[in-house]
Amino acid sequence: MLPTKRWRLTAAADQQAVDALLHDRCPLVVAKLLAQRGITSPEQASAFFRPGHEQLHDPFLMKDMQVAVERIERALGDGERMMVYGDYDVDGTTAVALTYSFLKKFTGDVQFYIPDRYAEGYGISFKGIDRAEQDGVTLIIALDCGIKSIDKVEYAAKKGIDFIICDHHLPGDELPAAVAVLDPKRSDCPYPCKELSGCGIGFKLMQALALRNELPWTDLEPLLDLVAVSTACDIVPVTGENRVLAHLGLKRINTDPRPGFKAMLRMANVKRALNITDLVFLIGPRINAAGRGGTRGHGRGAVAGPRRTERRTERFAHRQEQLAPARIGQGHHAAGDGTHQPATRCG
Ligand SMILES: [Mn+2]
Repeated sequence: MLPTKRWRLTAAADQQAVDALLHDRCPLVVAKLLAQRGITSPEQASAFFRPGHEQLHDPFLMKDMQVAVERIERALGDGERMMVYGDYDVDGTTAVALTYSFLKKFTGDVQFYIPDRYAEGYGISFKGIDRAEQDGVTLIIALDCGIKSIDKVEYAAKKGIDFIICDHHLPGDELPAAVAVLDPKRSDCPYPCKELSGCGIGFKLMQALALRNELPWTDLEPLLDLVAVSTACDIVPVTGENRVLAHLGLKRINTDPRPGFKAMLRMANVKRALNITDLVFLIGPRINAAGRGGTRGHGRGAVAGPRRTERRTERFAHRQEQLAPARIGQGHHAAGDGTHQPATRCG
């Protein structure tokens, strides 16, 4: 039996807000739609139609951001070896690609680790920490996972390895004893956007690092394609800061895609401009296929890397294509039957 649709009607727009918007020569229907979305002044309406990076929140509003940035700077200054550790799904993989590629600009002493979906499972693994120890790593930045890894963080501490956790999952009663725990869902975190993707948190950490070091916005802008893909695929609400990130990231993908995305789109024979749904059903499954196929290097191989690796990423994308078709087909089906429910999972 087909699932029954349940319509949830939004309350009628506030007349005062509609009048204020109409005053600014906004058409009635648009004024009503804006007011229903909580946009009640001409200034807010103007910002809504022109999303820009100046609308992003200050990353230092996030609890523990200061201490996280200081710890990374100490590692960079002292030549410590760092490991960027992420989950194997789209959100985790894009978070690793983003953080690893940005840190790589400043140090050669950084490596990444994505656990094997089948042998290690979700989240931080003892195996990953053992690997860090073998490689002389003293700081692990965990992305899209770790908020409940109390025992793993303790295990690492005994080996002299510090953790910075960047997660967007709901914390338990106790937080891990990491140097910094970045998670807007912490009850004591005042950060205004509670629904960032895991990759979005990684981006905020890199944005904070860039701000502290007075790096220009143009250094961060190329990372936004990854944030847009994670925001779309992790099914976080595309409102507020997420909407700005998604808008800027889509613009990036449609004008200057990184080699991995370019190769995937060529393989998929896509020649038009992408929208947010395309990120979910064209890009997402191709990155996920890497985690499921047990391919060493995982999706990161397809999303990171400088321009010269385009041929390599194309070969990688070709392999993914052989792994992915069935799932990509399922994705399209799910899109069509109306069961694609937002905010029901947080992978
Ligand atoms: Mn996630």
